[in-house]
Amino acid sequence: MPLLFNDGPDAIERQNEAVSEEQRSSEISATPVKHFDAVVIGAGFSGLYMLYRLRELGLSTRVYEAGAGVGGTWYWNRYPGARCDSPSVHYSYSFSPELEQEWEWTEKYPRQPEILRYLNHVADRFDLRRDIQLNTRVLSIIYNEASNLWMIKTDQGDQVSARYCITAAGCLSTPNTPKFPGLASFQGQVYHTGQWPHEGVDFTGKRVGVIGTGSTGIQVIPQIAKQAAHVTVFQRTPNYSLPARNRPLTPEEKASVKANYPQLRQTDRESAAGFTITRNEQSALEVTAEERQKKFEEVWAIGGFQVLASFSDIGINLESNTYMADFVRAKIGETVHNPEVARLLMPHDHPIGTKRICIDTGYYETYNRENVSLVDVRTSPIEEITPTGLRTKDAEYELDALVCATGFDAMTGALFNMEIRGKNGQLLKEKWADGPRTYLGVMTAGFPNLFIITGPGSPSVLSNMTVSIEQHVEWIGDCVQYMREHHCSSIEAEVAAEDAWVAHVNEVANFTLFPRANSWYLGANIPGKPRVFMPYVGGVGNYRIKCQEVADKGYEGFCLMTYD
Ligand code: N01
Repeated sequence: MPLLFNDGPDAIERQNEAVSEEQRSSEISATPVKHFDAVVIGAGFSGLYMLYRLRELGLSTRVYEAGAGVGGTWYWNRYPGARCDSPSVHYSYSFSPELEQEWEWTEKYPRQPEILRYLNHVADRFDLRRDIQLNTRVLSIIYNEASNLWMIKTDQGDQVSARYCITAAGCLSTPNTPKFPGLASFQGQVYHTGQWPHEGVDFTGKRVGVIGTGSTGIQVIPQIAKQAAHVTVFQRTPNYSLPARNRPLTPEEKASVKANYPQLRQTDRESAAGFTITRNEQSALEVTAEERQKKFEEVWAIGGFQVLASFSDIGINLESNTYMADFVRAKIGETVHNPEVARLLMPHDHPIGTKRICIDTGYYETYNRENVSLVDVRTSPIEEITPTGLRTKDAEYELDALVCATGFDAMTGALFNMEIRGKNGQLLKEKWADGPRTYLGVMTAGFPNLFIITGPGSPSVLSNMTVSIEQHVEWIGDCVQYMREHHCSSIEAEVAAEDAWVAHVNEVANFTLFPRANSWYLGANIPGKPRVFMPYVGGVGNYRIKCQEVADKGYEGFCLMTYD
């Protein structure tokens, strides 16, 4: 069967054409093979912008998306209360000044439907849909050394080749449902928050069990409690949660943001976390107890991530951190009327901020409702799900529905779900068996021309994702452009550069209190996953400078192959 090429006669394609038709056909089977300059996996924030950028460069691109619509995280996570806890005006694209001016965010923290509308608007406005194939899950991405092409197969029977493969598959996109004994026997409905039914769920009159009290649990529990007859929360580890203090944006605020977008975005890019937080540069130890309390009250009144910026050393000094943790525990005690329930909700096993901090609306208050009860499954573990409910070591609970807010196989889950093979047939999952290894979080040695957006080793989930996504997409786009201008057919991370980067990522993480918590940042939520701190703690601004320096030095630490 003839190969189909839809590429322009650019430098890269001249090199492609040097690969014989027979060579490629023999690699993939007798099915017609379509070739693209680039294949992108995922059509969320990352995939949509990557497509836009590659099109700007004139590359033929195909995006594969497992969902029936675009939106990624915001397509799947439709549970009641789903909301972003980064402010809307920061959690949005900055690449198009026109888009920034057109779009009206309604609230400080955007709800899931609003973000999904925004992403659909982006897909339409930039005419992206014609290169996106929905309802299609990529099964394998296999590098062919002879042709220097990636061979991609999907569950819809597509078999395509591409010079560049870019994973935009999400850091928190592989739901984790623990293997509770008896789960299949449950006669009621079971939901995972990350795969919520599109038609919604009516819990009216139902006895609902919720397992999990992470960011998702604390968002969904207050909403379900408003509807259900009774909600039983099964909590293994209490989390620190801070008040969101969400509210509609005023017309004046919207106008001011629109007038100042360029400065606002620049500050985000140069910041530590990807959005503007005013950090107090004082240590919590250099002020009096009264001054500390006053400061904590001040930031508590503002709410959101600002609370963690009350002092400069909350994330690195255990004594300062404990002051903040004590303050939040006291707030829980003041809010929750039942002292025993309040005690159970107070975290003690990790420093504040070392597990992903939660941002809530009325979470602790929800435990003052008559129809909500809390079960500590740390002291009385879940033993099994029965046909009529859930049984712990000490008691049985009758339930009509069970909601698993049990999180995700973070950062590597979506990659390992695909068969990704690089040089010498090496499986990515095997290369990363002891933990992910990347250079700058964007490439891994032995996998040429495979880019990972917001991969392990980049600020990613420790930052405002949209800022980190744009930085990666732009860096990748610039890299592809550089390769064309310099007649390069492949780029690959060097092992020495990768080793040095992994060591640096660990060193920076160990300087903080992060490794003290059993968090998903460390893979601790997935049985058997190696305990390695995955995101880069060094800060968005510093990381951007480092990436730019690498590019300015002709992609230092990468091996580039030319074909002239
Ligand atoms: O998942 P999680 P999530 N038995 O892993 C519990 C982002 N996000 O979906 O801590 C009993 O944090 C588990 O208990 P433990 C954000 O980055 C953002 O809530 O392992 N319980 C924990 O309580 C966030 O961090 C927004 O002891 C079990 C919970 O399930 C990330 O997504 C909103 C259990 C899982 O918490 C993931 O959050 C929502 C078991 N066998 C999410 N297994 C925004 O607003 C797990 N648990 C942007």
